[in-house]
Amino acid sequence: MEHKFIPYQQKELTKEEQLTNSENFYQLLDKRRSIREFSNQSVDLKVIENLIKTASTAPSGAHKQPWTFCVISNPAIKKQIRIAAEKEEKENYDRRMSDSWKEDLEPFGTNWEKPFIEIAPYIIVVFKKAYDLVNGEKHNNYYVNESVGIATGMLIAAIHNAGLVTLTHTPSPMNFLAKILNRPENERAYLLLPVGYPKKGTEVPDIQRKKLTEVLDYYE
Ligand code: IYR
Repeated sequence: MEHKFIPYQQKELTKEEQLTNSENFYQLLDKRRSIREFSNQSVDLKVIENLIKTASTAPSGAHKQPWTFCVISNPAIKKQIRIAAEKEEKENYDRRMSDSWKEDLEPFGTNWEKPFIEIAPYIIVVFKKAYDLVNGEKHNNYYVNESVGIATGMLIAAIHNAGLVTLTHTPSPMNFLAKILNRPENERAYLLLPVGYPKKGTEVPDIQRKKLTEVLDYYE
């Protein structure tokens, strides 16, 4: 079998452009914060589609692109998801999470209540495809968690770049999402992200990012 290759084209930047672009992109993403209180202000669906197109440019194992992004704006479905998520989260906070875990979460003021699921104009539920189903036949996917994690990271960056906010919400266990959204048997819920605008006057925890020296080791 012959495999076709085409020339790779990317504009080469000057050293100065490289420095300013990398600095500007860092400054942009450094402003991103996880937001837990949303406004119900609407967002153009075209923007959401652009965000998902961006996420779907992510590299993936053997280019299998093992993801589906479910975009939910239907109030009845959002309500169903909120009720199911809160049921699991109540159990987590009341019984399943260790004391040290809850202590670690204290600075963020989280609890089992997830009103943002109904308030935000869009909920994106990211599904990973454990395998592909082609005419009922199972086909392998590779490095599914890595691939979907990278795509989700790019989605989060794209959301911020569009002037919107999100939260990486991890209801657990989250098999209820595949049921409510009627997903095929090869898909597993990966992450839930409300997308929209922050509630006016919302506050974020006063926390710092690790310094470069704490996250970088040189080998020269
Ligand atoms: N999934 C729960 C708990 C939670 C866990 C971590 I790790 C966080 O950084 C935040 C919350 C919830 O979403 O509330």
